[in-house]
Amino acid sequence: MVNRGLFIVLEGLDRSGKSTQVSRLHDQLEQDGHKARIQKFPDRITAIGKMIDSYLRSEAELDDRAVHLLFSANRWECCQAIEQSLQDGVTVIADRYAFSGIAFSAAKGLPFDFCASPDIGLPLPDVTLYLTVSPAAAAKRAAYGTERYEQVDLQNRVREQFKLVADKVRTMHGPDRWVEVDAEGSIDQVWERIWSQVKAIESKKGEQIHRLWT
Ligand code: NYM
Ligand code: MG
Repeated sequence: MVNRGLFIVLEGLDRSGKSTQVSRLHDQLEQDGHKARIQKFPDRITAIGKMIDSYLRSEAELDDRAVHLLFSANRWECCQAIEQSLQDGVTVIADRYAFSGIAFSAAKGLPFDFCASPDIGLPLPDVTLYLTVSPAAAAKRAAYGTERYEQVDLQNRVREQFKLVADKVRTMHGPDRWVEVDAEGSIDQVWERIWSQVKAIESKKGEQIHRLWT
């Protein structure tokens, strides 16, 4: 029997360097002879993903709760493929997941528990690496783009909500499921921190996949 793949999530604010590190992790795993694939959330390719994409680019207006549920539905429509990959021994690296779902929608003012509930039962990541940047360091990075949510005041509220998300993960699933990674410094420095965390969870390949928020 092949060992299952690992389910690794990278989370963080916009401009925290997630996508750069996600592709680096993917390349390193493949170079080491592991099978790996990237799953980006939102997955803008699906029919639901296209609705989310036009909302984020302000081409469509949607009720806050409705778009929250679309983000969640977008995860549910990908969840069978994720589980299949894991069973096939493929490590899945997700660029955002349900935690962004809560943090961004709660930052807009939706109740925290409402935000968490539609994702109950999704596959639980083996680890979530939360990339932290101070507000001052974030301000020095490349300017935000033109997408919805890419504004300093909202990002500060998102950061506060991520703290509550971290508490919920640690309380419900154990402290080792949510790891903060200092994302300040060079790409290489951040990468070394990420890689050491990934090497630390190798043993999880023998464990069964748990369910989020259960
Ligand atoms: N976002 C992402 C949400 O509001 N809810 C979610 O469930 C997810 C997965 O989408 N600003 C937000 C966070 C981002 C935006 O993501 C697009 P990205 O990684 O910048 O393409
Ligand atoms: Mg973004």
